[in-house]
Amino acid sequence: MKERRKFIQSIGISVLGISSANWFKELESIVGKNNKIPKMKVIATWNNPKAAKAAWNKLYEGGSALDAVEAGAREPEADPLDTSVGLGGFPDRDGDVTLDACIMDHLGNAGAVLYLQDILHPVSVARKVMEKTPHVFLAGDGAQKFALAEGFEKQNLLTENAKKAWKDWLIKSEYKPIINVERHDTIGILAMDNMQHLSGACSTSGLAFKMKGRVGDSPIIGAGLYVDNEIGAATATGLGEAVIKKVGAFSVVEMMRHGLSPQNACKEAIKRLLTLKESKDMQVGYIAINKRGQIGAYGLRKGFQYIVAEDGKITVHDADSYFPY
Ligand code: SD4
Repeated sequence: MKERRKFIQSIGISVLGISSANWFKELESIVGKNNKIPKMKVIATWNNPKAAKAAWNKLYEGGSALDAVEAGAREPEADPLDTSVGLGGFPDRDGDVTLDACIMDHLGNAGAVLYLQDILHPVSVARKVMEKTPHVFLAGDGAQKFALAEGFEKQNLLTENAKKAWKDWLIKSEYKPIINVERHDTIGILAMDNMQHLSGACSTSGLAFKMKGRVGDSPIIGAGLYVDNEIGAATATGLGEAVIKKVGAFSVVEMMRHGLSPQNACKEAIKRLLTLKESKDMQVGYIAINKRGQIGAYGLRKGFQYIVAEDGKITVHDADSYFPY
């Protein structure tokens, strides 16, 4: 026992760089239960190594899962080349970039912003909504007003590239809000920290050239993201309307509660989409992690990728899919 105590203490100091009494007590109880050091882990939608690395680094420094998912989501939000999130995101049909994001911690607290404009980091505004207001959702002008009051600055997020894509789209103005098999970058990110706490975040500019006012699944607690620290966490990417109709992320967590592995829970939740008429040509992908750190991912069609950070290594994977095309 004494030896193990020493071992745990040395891990606390050398690997995690922190050693508070509380932290040690809680870690010891987990180690005692599982007879092994809990594994910190990050899983995120699509191939976004910068996000995975930023989240992993937070965990490695001893940060919380909440800090990790926020840091991860901030990467694509600030990347002008990412056309599905934050700066550089494709605008709606009127040429306005409108952002949706949410965040959830291990206690079940949640915050979200919907239809937020001109603010670079919607995930951080969502965290402030969670931490500083009695609300879950702030939308539109109200969300922006709150962000400005919290010290966020206004910034034009419509890049030249996104403007050009929008102008090209205007020539035909074909309104087809379909997410097909090509790559998207909406970030849904889940993390487990050194206390085995789970958190998640999701951030997007939504469907390219969407109708004015449209909000997708990504900021909707239960649809785009759900965290239950006793069971696991899940997040979604793809056609938000379909994910909302099936309360996607919550369904995945509930299926894990009833004993399914993260992989099978994602698969079953994907199968539920098949009743929808739009399932013929849309894409949806789910990722999940359970309390034991097991992960899963499944897409409706081929092409959905996810990224994992664990043991200091980052790996990208092709998810299995219901349709083989
Ligand atoms: C939405 N789920 O707004 C988002 C879009 C997405 O990769 O995931 N794109 O419907």
